[in-house]
Amino acid sequence: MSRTFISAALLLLLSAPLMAQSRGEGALEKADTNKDGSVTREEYIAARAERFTKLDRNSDGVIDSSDVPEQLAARRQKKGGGDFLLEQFDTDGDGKVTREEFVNGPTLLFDRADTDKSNVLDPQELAAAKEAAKAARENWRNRKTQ
Ligand SMILES: [Ca+2]
Ligand SMILES: [Ca+2]
Ligand SMILES: [Ca+2]
Repeated sequence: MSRTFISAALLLLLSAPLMAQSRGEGALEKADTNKDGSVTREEYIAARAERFTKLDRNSDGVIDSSDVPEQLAARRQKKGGGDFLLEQFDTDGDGKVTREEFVNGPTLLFDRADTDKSNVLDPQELAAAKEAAKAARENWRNRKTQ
């Protein structure tokens, strides 16, 4: 294995969680169910429960490898990226994420976006989170082409 290959693989590995996070930023805005332009922690957690239902593709009440489309799993493996979902939410480490683990899991996105720690993302904070996600995506793209 060449040195260049190893560092490229390492870069992909490091950027995988970032990618997952930037995809998640859109979820912040979607969580604004009463459309008042702000997202409360309650709205965010409620949106999560809905997301769980979508992620649990075979509806057996847990998210595990059988819910990940084969194509995506293969692509992830090729990139050497870990499973972001399991890393964040599988608190008992059994390789499955239950609804409870998912809904009560760490709210990294929300916490990072809530810069004044008011438990509400106001329009400014949402805009800032969007900007940060855009910058992260561009960063990732630039790294890829280097
Ligand atoms: Ca499932
Ligand atoms: Ca678990
Ligand atoms: Ca806030």
